[in-house]
Amino acid sequence: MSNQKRRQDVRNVAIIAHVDHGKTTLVDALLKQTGAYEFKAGETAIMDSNPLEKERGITIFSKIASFVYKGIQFNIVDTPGHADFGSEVERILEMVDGVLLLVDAFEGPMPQTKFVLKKSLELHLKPILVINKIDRASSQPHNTADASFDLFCELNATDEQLDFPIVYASGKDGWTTLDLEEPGRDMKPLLDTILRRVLPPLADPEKPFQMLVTLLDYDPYVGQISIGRIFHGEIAKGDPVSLVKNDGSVKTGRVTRILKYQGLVRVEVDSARAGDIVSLAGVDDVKVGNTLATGENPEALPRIKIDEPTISMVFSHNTSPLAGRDGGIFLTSRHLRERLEREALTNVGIKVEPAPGGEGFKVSGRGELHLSILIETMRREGYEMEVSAPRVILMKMGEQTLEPMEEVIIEVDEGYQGAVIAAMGERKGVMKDMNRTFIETIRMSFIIPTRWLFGFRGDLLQITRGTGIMYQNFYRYQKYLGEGASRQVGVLISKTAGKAVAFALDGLQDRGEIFIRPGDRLYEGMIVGVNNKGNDLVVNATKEKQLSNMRASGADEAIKLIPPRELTLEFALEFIADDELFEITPKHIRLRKRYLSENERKSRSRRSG
Ligand SMILES: Nc1nc2c(ncn2[C@@H]2O[C@H](COP(=O)(O)OP(=O)(O)OP(=O)(O)O)[C@@H](O)[C@H]2O)c(=O)[nH]1
Ligand SMILES: [Mg+2]
Repeated sequence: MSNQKRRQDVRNVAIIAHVDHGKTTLVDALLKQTGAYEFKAGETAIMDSNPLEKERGITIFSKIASFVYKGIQFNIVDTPGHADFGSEVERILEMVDGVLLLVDAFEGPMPQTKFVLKKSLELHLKPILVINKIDRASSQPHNTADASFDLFCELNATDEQLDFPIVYASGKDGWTTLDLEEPGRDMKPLLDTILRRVLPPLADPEKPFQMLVTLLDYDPYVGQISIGRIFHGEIAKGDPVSLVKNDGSVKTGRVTRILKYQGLVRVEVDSARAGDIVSLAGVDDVKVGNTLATGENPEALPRIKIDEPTISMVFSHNTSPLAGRDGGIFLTSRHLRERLEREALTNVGIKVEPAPGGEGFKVSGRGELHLSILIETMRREGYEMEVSAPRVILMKMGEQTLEPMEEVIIEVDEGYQGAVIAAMGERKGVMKDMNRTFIETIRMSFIIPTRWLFGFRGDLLQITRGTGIMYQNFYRYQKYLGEGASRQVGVLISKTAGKAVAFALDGLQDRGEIFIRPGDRLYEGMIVGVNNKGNDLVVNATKEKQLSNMRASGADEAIKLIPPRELTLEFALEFIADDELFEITPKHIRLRKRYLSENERKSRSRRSG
């Protein structure tokens, strides 16, 4: 490293952790105390700016903010903790020189802690351990520190990496301390630790400009925006630049705009140089992992890995008899295609292809959450569509078929483990280990085919009376284990179009859970509820009571209906079978049979069976 130059005025750091361990809240504290952002009263998780992030209280997209401390610019990347976005976190790590590994002092290290730590160690980063939420009365900072140390060892950290500093924090209350005996006052102990531990970026101004594209953005006025870290050289507005694609081909363009982060906003600058994290406009057709470079022989930086999708669903335009009645604006197949193609430009893990043998598009992604966020986003933009049940993406290796496997961690209160182990066994889950956590819960891990895990979350909640928690993470592809589980229950299918009637629902609710309310519009082939008996049943949910007897007329008001299940996207995805679809409009989610008429369903099943 002797003749390589480092610039001292910048630090690039990512915050990584398991979901909910407090990354975004910690960024709030940093932005507040360095004055980079002025918080309004009650404003929290300021980086979770997307409406879906706000609603769900989780980070979905990595985001960059910057602040100045002791005259040094800190670029800080907040990353999502959910496993579906793990491969994005992995790419982010290429952009930074240091990481803050947050661990919740109440929960201890969790599956995603291990995943992100493993990736950091592989990239030779030297993490800073931040034991967070120590304001909580029952937090266990010492146990958490020990368990984290064990995790570093298990992941073969080098001696240098094992020598990590520990900062104790309450991101929520905005203080950190290096010593548990000493009360923390502010974020300075953490900031000073970053300055000590995280190397300033390498910046050799003699080399030609090279930037690795790590994130993409799109702006209708300037086109594609490439976000990444400049590894070498300098760039100025108006400079010619080459895009080096993964196949080695080169396309040229000109930089029309350079933006740097300042607090939460991006501001235009005239030039930028090695060590900066910037957004560049002016070159289109960019993919994540491409290099932007200048000079006679523009060269690609080492390629970054992009994980292949593991599950897919078919999105088609809404063909239900109620299509277009809920205020949807984009209803056609062409609308869908354009929107999906645009998504694939920025959303790295998403792949869009025409669906085999039919209408619609096969959309592939890294997990159910990854795809459901896309569906929900499109719905809010005014798209209507129908979506098929998720399927795993199989791979061929020679003669052998491989399928994706998942590592699942399930944590339950003592007493439920037997039922969980039995349920996982039925689904071909193999237990890897089981232990008692320091908060006296039982934590088990299993390897299980992704296919068999669809729908399990609901079962787990039932088994554990709503208390069990589960985390899953793609494990690897391995030998296909034969046909998957099919749903245990059947469905109640509407025989006719019309409005649902309380009297009819009263007659149906003994059969299983109902999905609709009196007054809801129905169509033939729509699924109105569950039939616990296991077979599908065509029913009439629009049938009125015969009012032959005057005295019975008051009885309708006495009908006591069990409140129906509110259909959510998550439930729909997990519930529907292969011959079913769900329809999603700006206002409703409806489940339906793929073939709406009973005759067609019968003749199709005869032909295929
Ligand atoms: N008691 C306590 N709660 C905290 C602290 N930091 C965060 N929380 C709470 O923990 C929850 C999750 O916080 P976030 O900052 O959104 O966590 P995150 O790691 O960004 O979550 P993802 O981005 O979804 O992975 C919120 O309810 C916070 O209020 C802390 O220091 N103390
Ligand atoms: Mg977050």
